Amino acid sequence: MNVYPIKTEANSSQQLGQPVGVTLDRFIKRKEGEFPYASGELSQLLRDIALAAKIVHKEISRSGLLGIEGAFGRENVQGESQQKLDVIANIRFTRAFRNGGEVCAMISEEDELLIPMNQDASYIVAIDPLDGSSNIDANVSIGTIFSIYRRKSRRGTKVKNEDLLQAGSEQVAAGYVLYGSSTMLVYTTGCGVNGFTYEPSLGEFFLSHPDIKTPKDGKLYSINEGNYHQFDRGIQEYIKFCYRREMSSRYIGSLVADFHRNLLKGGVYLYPPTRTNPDGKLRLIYECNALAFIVEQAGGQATDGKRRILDLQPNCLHERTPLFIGSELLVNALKNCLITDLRPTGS
Ligand code: P6P
Repeated sequence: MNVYPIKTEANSSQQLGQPVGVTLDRFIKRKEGEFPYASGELSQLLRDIALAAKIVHKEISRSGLLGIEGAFGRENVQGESQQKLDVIANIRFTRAFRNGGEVCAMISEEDELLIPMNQDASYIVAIDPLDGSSNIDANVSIGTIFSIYRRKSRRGTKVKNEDLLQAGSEQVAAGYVLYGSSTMLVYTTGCGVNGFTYEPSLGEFFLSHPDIKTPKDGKLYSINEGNYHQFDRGIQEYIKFCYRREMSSRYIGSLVADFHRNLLKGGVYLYPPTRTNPDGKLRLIYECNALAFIVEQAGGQATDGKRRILDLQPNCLHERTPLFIGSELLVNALKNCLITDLRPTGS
């Protein structure tokens, strides 16, 4: 038996908190064997995303000093006023994918049409370069959301609809970057969810949240209650259910921030159909599918109220869908409210 306790890495790290995790680069390399197509192309694409995220981080964190806040003066395909940082982030990710060479086509919230890239490449990327950007001027957390699909058509040929309009269940990877009190990259390749925190002084993302699992239940619900009178009765009943459970309303109008908080703490995010957005406001291909993949990998659920988000077959690039996403028991309770609402009165 040691007379003197020996200082080990374990006890020193316990004293100093978490040891510095592996870098994203090393993690990707280690996990490469888990990819069904471990040819290094998907690894390189993930690195390209991380590179663009580092650049966007730098510009967002100084946006007030660079005069790049506020509106760009143009509307995007959604009819929403583009912010300057929307345009800048779109340029950064577009350049990263074009220069990286792993993407045959890019679908972006900021571009009505498809952006063709390297015809010999295997991957399609669908991206919301900067979601929640109307919050930038108020210094509220915002995010990038991305989905990665493998093309169905033969490499070297023009990209086809079958490559672009794939159900979310076909994703090979998905994730988001949260530009918040710290910048985090959270992603999955179908083998669990891992979170990386950016250390600007080193220019590296470090593993900080390994194997994220979302609580089965939770006390948080996120919905714009200002639209209460536009909601179907089932949604109104669900909100009353949240009141009865004395849940806490947490909604900051930035999907990635609301989603990430609920993922870690347990909760549910709802964007139901409204008069303004009868099909829901959020976009299926480059917002909902990515978060649905992540939440399911973390043990949660994502539905449009009737169907699993990942089963939805898109019919166009900018298709919208209602989104109800989060802890398993909270989403189940919502589905029960919606089923009750759909039953003919008097049943
Ligand atoms: P509303 C931001 O515009 C966004 O797409 C999501 O990030 C956010 O959750 C939602 O819309 C907010 O929409 O209608 O409540 O302002």
